[in-house]
Amino acid sequence: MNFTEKALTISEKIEKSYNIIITSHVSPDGDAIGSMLALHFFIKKHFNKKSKMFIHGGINNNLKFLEGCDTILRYDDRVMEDIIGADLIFVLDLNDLSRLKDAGDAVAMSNAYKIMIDHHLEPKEFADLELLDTDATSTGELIWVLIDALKGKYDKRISNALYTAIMTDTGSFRFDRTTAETHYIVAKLLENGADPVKCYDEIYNQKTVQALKLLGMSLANIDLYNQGRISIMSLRKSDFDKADAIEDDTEGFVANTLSVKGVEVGVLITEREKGELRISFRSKGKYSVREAAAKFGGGGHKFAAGARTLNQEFDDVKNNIIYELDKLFI
Ligand SMILES: [Mn+2]
Repeated sequence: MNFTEKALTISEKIEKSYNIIITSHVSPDGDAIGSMLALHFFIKKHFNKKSKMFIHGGINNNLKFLEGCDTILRYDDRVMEDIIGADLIFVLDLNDLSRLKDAGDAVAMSNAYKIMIDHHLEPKEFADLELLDTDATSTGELIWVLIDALKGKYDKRISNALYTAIMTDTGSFRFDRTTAETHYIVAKLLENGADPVKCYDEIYNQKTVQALKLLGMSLANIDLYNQGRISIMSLRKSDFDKADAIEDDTEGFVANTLSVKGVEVGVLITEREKGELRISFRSKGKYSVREAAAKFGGGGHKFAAGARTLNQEFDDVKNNIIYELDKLFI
């Protein structure tokens, strides 16, 4: 099936379904929430049908300005029954049911027709229909292409939701998969009511002073290796304590590792608790960091990947990271 055929199949499935569910991954980001809301409103506007949106856990405060956010439900026992009894389930911005936590089993068990719309690498097979494009900047971009293929209309709600999805997943249109097509889509969203000033302000100008203090410490803790081609930013538990900051405050920090002149790959190592580390890898686009992340039990994209480690010393992990990344330059 080509993209248009898939879009038509999706349209037919929506027409025929009465219990439609839209869900996305744990710790939902702007792409997850924006894509869910846009699809939800599209189904309402274009098909005059209701859909229920579910996620595991809370929604970041900076996404709550998006219209409809307050109608997204959390997983609970009642929701599990809804999932099992659904006839159509959309799974957005993920390609592995484990990203749904407990609800993944319910989705797997459900007899519903399952549609996965996503842009991550290495999908697991669970969906009846996959709308995948690993070259897409975001799931939001794919939702736009779907709506466009079905000749759907945009309103302000859908446009703001998709603008937010694409802006956040492209780091405000800076990341490597940003193309002319991305900007074309964004132009269409602006024509149809997206408010870029508001979206940016609501998402990014919401920092706490604790987060800014932590940012200061993270910048002070950048070290360069391999003749300046690798930069590593470290945040220890003691830094968090000193700034009175939390893990969420590190959002976006890792991008600074690549802003050093001459750096090709950047890493942020975050110590959440003693021996419990989170590692974020980034690449400017010449070298893949996915393999290095995999060495630490993680994964992700070629130029943005991550891992978590348990019961390992900070310095040991840091040295191992340098050892793995050095191999890129041999
Ligand atoms: Mn995404």
